[in-house]
Amino acid sequence: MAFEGLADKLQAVFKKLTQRGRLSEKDVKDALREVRLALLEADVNFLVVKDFLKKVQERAVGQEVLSALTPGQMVIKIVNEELTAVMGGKNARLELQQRPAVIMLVGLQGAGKTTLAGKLGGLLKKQGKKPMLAACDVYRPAAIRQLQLVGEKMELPVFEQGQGDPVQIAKEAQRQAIIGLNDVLIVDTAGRLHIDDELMQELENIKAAVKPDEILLVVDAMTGQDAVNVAKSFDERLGVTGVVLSKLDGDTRGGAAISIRAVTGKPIKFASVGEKLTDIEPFYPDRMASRILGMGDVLSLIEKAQAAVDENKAAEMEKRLRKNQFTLEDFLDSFEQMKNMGSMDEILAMLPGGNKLQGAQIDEKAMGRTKAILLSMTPRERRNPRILDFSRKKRIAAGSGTSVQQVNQLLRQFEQTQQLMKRFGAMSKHGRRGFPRMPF
Ligand SMILES: Nc1nc2c(ncn2[C@@H]2O[C@H](COP(=O)(O)OP(=O)(O)OP(=O)(O)O)[C@@H](O)[C@H]2O)c(=O)[nH]1
Ligand SMILES: [Mg+2]
Repeated sequence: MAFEGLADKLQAVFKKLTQRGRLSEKDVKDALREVRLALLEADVNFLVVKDFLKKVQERAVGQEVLSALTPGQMVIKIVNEELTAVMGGKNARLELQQRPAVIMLVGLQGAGKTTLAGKLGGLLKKQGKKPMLAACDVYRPAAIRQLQLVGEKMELPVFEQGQGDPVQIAKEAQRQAIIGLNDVLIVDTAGRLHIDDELMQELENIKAAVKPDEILLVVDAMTGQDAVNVAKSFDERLGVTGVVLSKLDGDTRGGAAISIRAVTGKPIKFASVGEKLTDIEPFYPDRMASRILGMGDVLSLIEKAQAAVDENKAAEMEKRLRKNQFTLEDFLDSFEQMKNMGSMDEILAMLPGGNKLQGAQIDEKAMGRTKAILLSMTPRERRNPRILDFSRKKRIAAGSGTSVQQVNQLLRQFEQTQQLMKRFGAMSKHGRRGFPRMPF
């Protein structure tokens, strides 16, 4: 499996981090140093590593702290997000405009172009397209034969004209695709062991002749750092529109996958993950990051972070309450927070609908009715109940299965509560802390 070494190392670093409750700045620094080493060992481009760690560090020492996460978990969350961002953030799809749309496959010898022609053709066919393959690698008869075999396996037409001029073949294939009503033309091209001017010139000529919608650079993920240099050269000459990482099923260290997007600015569109012609997947940076960092951890992190946001909200609410800026909107929020009764019961005890609160006991039916009324209001109405005229109240009553009287009752209680709060707010300014229970 790709990334195994990197994944193991990163997960070990983070395990250490999360085992501690508190982290000093030094702990974080040490951990990030280990992350740096792990990335470099995985053959990630050093400039990418540098930039990556800078971003993580900035965020880690910044104010982005969620109270339900330990500092260690927070660091993992940030690393996960930044790793996703480095690899491009979102999945990048093919952009096919022309009819037939032309996809030109380029890359070094043995990168996986011919195989990809079949894989991509199969994938597009499954999506309802009618692809055709064009054999523009004319230097070895075996190369043409290989594409034909791939086409046979995937039941795709293959256009070839033997060992002719690849530029002419590409052009003719385009014409044939129009006649054959093929809406996608996938052009297989020759590779070289190293980038040379002759190869580049030929690819430039094919590009000029067929004006591809996509020029996909196929890079062998196993070649690590070299793959990034290759990508740079190809991009400089041809302006590639996307990258396909092939052989991600192999024992690759992962450096190419992580660096290539950052270095070239070109999105990774697919991952080729095996020798079978169905072994192709759209590339999802977030899933890849989660795979590297350990999926389970990441998922639970997000849940926990969410819980922390709710807690912060509760604290904010209490502050507003003290300042008498509490609105029906906050009131509705407080219902959503019922799970956090521990911190909320003081507040709820003072609110309409919560008036039958005894200890932690709540009148569920009254609460349900109150909530239904609140939900039937628009956010604007909740922020500013003064705009509630008779017709609005009628609408709210109908929406919540209550009566206008019940809506009025809720509003009256809410006003009374605000009045009382104002007084207690004033009192708490004079040194009283906490809220006494409301007697209604
Ligand atoms: N394990 C694995 N092998 C792959 C993958 N993609 C291609 N290969 C193998 O890599 C070898 C080279 O693949 P080709 O598709 O012929 O590569 P190419 O870029 O067309 O090579 P040239 O035409 O010589 O430039 C073949 O043996 C493929 O089976 C992949 O995703 N995983
Ligand atoms: Mg080939």
